[in-house]
Amino acid sequence: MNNKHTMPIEEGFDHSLKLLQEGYQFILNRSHMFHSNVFETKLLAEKTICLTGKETAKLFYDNDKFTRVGAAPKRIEKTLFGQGGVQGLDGDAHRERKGMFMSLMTKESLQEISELTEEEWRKAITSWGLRDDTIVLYDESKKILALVASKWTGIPIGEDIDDWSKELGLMFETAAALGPSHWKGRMARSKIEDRVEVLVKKVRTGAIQPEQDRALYKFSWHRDTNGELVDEKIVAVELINLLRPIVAISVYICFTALAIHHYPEEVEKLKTGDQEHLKRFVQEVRRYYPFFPFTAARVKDDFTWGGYEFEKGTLTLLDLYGTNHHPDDWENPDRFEPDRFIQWDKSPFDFIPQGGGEYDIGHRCAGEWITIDIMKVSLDNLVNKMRYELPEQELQFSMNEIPSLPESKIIIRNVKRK
Ligand code: HEM
Ligand code: MYR
Repeated sequence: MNNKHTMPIEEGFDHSLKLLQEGYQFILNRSHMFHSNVFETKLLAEKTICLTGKETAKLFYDNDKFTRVGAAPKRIEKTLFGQGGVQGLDGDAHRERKGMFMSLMTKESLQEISELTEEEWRKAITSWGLRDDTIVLYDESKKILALVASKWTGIPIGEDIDDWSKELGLMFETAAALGPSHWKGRMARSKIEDRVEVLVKKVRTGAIQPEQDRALYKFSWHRDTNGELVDEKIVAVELINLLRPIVAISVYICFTALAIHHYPEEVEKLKTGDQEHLKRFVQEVRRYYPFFPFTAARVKDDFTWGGYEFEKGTLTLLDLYGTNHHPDDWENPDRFEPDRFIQWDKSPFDFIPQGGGEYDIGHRCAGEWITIDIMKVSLDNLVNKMRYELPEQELQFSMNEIPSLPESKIIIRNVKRK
C-alpha cells in the first residue's frame, strides 16, 4: 500500500515578489488556498516547503529531521545574525553554545534587567517631561534599551548612545530590505562587530576588566567542548546576539503603546499593576502583532510525514506569525484578547513569536524571558507611571514591511510623571 501524497505545490518559477507583497500573510494565505498546513513554493528560484500551525511546528523542531546549517540566507547573516553564531549550529556544538546564552538567564539576572529597565524608563520620563517638542517613542525606546543592554552585558557604549542604538537597530530593520537600506544594515554590522571584537581582545589582554558575571567577561572567557577559547570574531557575533535583540524590543514597545491606545477596556485591568494582568497583555501583544515572520531550516535527511515526502536539503520555513494566528489553534485569532492567556495550556508549539520547542536543545529564542520582563516593565511605565498625549498621526502598520511598525513610530507629547 502506498500512503504517500503529493504535497500541494504553488506552480511557477519564483514567488519571491508575492512574498514581498503579502509579507506576514504569505504562508497563511496559501495554507487557506490549498487547505493544507504544508505546501511547496519557489522563493529566490529555490524549492521551499512552508509549514504553519501547531502540528507542523512540532515537526519543524524535531532535531532529527531538520538542520540549521546553511539555512539562513546570506543577506540575513550579513545583517541580522552574523556569521558563525548560535543560529547556524546543530547538535553538540549548538547545545554547548546555547548553554553559554542560557547560563545568563538566571532569576537574579532577569530581576536585574527588569530593574535596569525601570531605572532607564524613570530617567527617560523625567527628561521627556522637560521637553516641549514631540517625542518619537520608537527612537527613544531604542536608546533606553541600548543603555539597558550595555549595563546588563557589561559592554561599555559611553557617550555614543545615539550611534549604538541606530546601528543595532539597522541590523534588524534592514535584514529583509532591498537595495541601499539593506547595505546600511550590512555596514552597521561590520562597524559594530569591529568595535565589539576590540573589546573582547581588551578583555583577553586584561586592558579592561568587566565584572565576572557580565556577558562580556563570560563570553570572552568561554571555552568550547574542546576546551578552546571561542574565536574573537564569533564572541563579538554572540555578544551582538544579546545587544541587537534587546534593542529590537523597541518594536514591541511601539505595538504595546498602540494596543494601549486601541484597547482602553483592557488597559483598565492594568491599573492595579497586577503582574498577571501585565503578563497577559504582553503575551497578547507578542501573539497579535507581526514581528519575526518565519524561521528557516533545511531537511536533514529524506523522510515522509503525513504522507508527504521531505527531500534532504530542502529549504523549509516555519510560519511564526501565521501559527500565532492559526484558526485551528486560536479562537478569534484576529481579536486582541489578553484574557485568552488565562486558559492557554502553555504548549511550546502554538504561541511562537520567538520560535517554539525547547530552549536548550532547540533554537527557541534565548531571550524570550528577558523580552517578556522588559515588556512588562515598559507596559507598566506607559500605563501607570506617565501621562502623555498621542497627537494625530499615522498609526496604521503594514503587513508586508518586515519588520512592521506603526507608521508614525508612535509620536507622543506633553509627557508628565504620574
Ligand atoms: C532566536 C525572535 C528577543 C536572543 C530567536 C528566534 C526568533 C527570535 C524567532 C529564532 C527561533 C528559531 O529559529 O527557531 C525574537 C524576538 C525578540 C527577541 C521577536 C524581541 C525583540 C531576544 C532577546 C535576546 C534574544 C532579548 C537576548 C537577550 C536570541 C538568540 C537566539 C534567538 C541568542 C538564537 C537561539 C538559537 O539559535 O538557539 N529569537 N527574539 N532574542 N534569540 Fe530572540
Ligand atoms: C533579533 O534581533 O534577533 C530579534 C528581532 C528581529 C526581527 C527581524 C525581522 C526580519 C527577519 C527576517 C526573517 C528571515 C528568517 C530566515
